[in-house]
Amino acid sequence: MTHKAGFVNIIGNPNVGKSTLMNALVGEKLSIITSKAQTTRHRILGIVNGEDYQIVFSDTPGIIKPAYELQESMMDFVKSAFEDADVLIYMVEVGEKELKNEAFFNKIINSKIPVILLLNKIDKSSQEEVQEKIEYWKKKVPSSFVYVISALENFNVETVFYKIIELLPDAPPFYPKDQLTDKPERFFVNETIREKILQQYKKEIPYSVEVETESFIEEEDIIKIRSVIMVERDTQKGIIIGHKGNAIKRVGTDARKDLQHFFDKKVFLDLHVKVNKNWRSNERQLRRFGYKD
Ligand code: GDP
Ligand code: K
Ligand code: MG
Repeated sequence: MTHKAGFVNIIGNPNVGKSTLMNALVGEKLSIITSKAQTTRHRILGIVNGEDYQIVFSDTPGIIKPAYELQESMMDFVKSAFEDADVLIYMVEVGEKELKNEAFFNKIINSKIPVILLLNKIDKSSQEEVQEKIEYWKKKVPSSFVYVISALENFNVETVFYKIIELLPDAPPFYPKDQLTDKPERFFVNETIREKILQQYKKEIPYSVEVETESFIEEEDIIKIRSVIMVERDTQKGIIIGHKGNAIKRVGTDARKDLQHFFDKKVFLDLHVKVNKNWRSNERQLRRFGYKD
């Protein structure tokens, strides 16, 4: 029996639904999802194993013009995802008026890597619009495969899944067949907390935050976690904590619920807030948080 395996990298502009798609393909919530751009900061692997295949998906941050060092590292993750792919998934919103990032897009389309173009969020568009868009994109990308999907409602995702398997090269598995991701448990704790912060706070606050889990102790019937929310300035610390600590309490409650679901175990979550001045522009801090080698 031949075995197929390869790297499938999902790229596209912020907020088109890349993380939602990866979670749908993997069947686990590995990537956090919010309506805000720059929710995903890292490259995250999601591995799907079958008897005769292994697909290694990677979700990436959206393509942006970097304004500070953290964002530069985020774009390095995107570039590396482009380099090692066996199959590329380029995602746009079906309702998108026209192509953004034309130069980058052309580079992808003209590479030797097979590209699957996904027009996402079909649930938001009329049939006429969808038909029109398919024509538009098929002209732009004659050699690739174009599908209209809804990552959110799981429409056509399975079709894409089987197309991917078809395109994979013959290869032995790259990871153990029971492995789901490349990230440790603490990473998912940090990300879950960050998702709640993105949902709950306005403006610049979520972008100034990094989360670090200092301890993760798994006992027989409970996981005890201690995490620190890091902000760049004192004023931000006050906002995160909120009046009588109510704001941070809500972050903790919401994150704990999700983590209990994710780990399928009772979770005790102890949250703290610290100021870490200008961490987003500090090389050493970016290395510490895994944005640089
Ligand atoms: P990313 O930035 O490309 O990773 O996008 P996300 O996966 O974080 O999704 C951004 C927003 O679009 C979230 O609010 C999602 O719920 C929403 N979204 C993703 N896929 C769909 C879809 O198929 N239909 C609709 N209506 N919304 C979607
Ligand atoms: K997003
Ligand atoms: Mg994302």
